[in-house]
Amino acid sequence: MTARSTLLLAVPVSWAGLWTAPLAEMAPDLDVFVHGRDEYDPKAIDYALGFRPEPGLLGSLPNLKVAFSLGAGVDGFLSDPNYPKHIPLVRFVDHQLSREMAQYCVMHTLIHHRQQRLFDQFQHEKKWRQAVPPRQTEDTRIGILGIGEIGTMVAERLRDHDFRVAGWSRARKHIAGVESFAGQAELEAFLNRSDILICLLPLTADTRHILNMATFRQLPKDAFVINVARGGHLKEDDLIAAIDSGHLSGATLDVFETEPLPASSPLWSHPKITVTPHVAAISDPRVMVRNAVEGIARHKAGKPLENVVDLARGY
Ligand code: NDP
Ligand code: OXD
Repeated sequence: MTARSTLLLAVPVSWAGLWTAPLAEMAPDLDVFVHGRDEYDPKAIDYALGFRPEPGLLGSLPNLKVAFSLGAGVDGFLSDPNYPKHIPLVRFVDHQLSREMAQYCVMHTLIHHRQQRLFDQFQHEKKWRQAVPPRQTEDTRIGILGIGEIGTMVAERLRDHDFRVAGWSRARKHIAGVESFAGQAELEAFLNRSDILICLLPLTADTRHILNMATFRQLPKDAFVINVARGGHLKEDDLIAAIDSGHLSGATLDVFETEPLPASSPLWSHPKITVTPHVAAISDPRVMVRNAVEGIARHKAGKPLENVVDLARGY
């Protein structure tokens, strides 16, 4: 029989059932408490599972052994100045998540490339208009900022649609048919050749506000921006100014500095900006729970954990 252990679930209380039900099914030897809903003894908590735990929460659990993120991005943990740095943080890495992200990026790339918004407008105006300047796929250069778990799949899928794809990362990558740019020294050359720029970086001190006016000026005229990483990567006012000046042709945004995006945000109604409510990938809670339950089993068996975040790098 396995020894019982205790898990604290740090998610909005109204959503907790999405995870408590599969936890009860997959880990009957785990006592689960929902932060904000249940009374619990902080000293009794062995493991934590959450997305954006409230600052100070994890540091208040003296016997915490491992924290598991429900997301691939862990900025919601590491922005806590009191995150207990001796506790390993395991992030969510999953094929299905990468596939959903790739679908979203391919879809919005194609909507832009095939000028679908223009045809939507023609339909609205009941206009039969075929004469729009054609865009050649082989001539369209896509640049992906961040070529990690998700960026790699996005690059491969877009390459398979015959686009000219490049990625930017810290270390050089070797992906068939995808050009690699590495490090700050190669960022400008990467931006200069990116007609569609897709951001898939983790949010860290180094990448915050990387999508700013200086970056946009280094993109070719009429470039298009897709941000699916974090709102903190983008200076929203700079994006609007770069579009309104005619330098950028538009943008698709899934993530925002403030979420939910306030009704007063000009992004909602900008004619050249598509807004989606942080839904580029919606993971199955059962898969997220299985991931954490497997991690807990590895930890209890004394095996090395997988997908542990490098706390010094921030991702
Ligand atoms: P990974 O950690 O696997 O990849 C991160 C990539 O960014 C790596 O290629 C890394 O380079 C690169 N990178 C990090 N810092 C720098 C830097 N300073 N300069 C250059 N390159 C850098 O992350 P994932 O692919 O799993 O996820 C990426 C992000 O996507 C998440 O952090 C999250 O914010 C976002 N996301 C958004 C979702 C949504 O629904 N909108 C869903 C899931 C994720 P190197 O390889 O050299 O280390
Ligand atoms: C994630 C997200 O980081 O959904 O996984 O944003």
